[in-house]
Amino acid sequence: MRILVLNGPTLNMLGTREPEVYGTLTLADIEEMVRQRAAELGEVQVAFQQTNHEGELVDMILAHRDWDGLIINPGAYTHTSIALADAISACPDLVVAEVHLSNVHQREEFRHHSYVARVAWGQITGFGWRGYLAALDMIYGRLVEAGRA
Ligand code: DHK
Repeated sequence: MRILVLNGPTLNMLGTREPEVYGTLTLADIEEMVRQRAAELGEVQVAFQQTNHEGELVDMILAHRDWDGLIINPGAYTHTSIALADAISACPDLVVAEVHLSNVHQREEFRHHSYVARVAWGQITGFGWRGYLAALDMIYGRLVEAGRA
């Protein structure tokens, strides 16, 4: 079972970026916890990518078209990118979980809408770094259920 964890713009700054909103853990810390959880689950291969560029996010999604799962925090592109939504739609076999560290619904109005949510299986928002682990568990459970483990 292969799952890509994809993080978008400015998530490389986690740890120092508005810690009261996004928490104090770095992306490397989150990656470590996800890897540990994947090892506990067994038979789960996880890969991590981060980019600040919209087109690179599209390329990375399409390059993993034949993988099983995608955990994506598209950062600000969540609220603007039809291109990301189209890329996800082009990958019908990817089980997609959208993750946000902060609770976007408690924040500015422009963060309430997600183009990605229309095409993702589900959205996890507001649980900080725990959202990534929850997303992994959700995708894993669904893939096991579908006999794709
Ligand atoms: C991360 C961002 O960079 C913001 O642009 C989103 C999301 C929220 C988060 O909470 O992880 O609006």
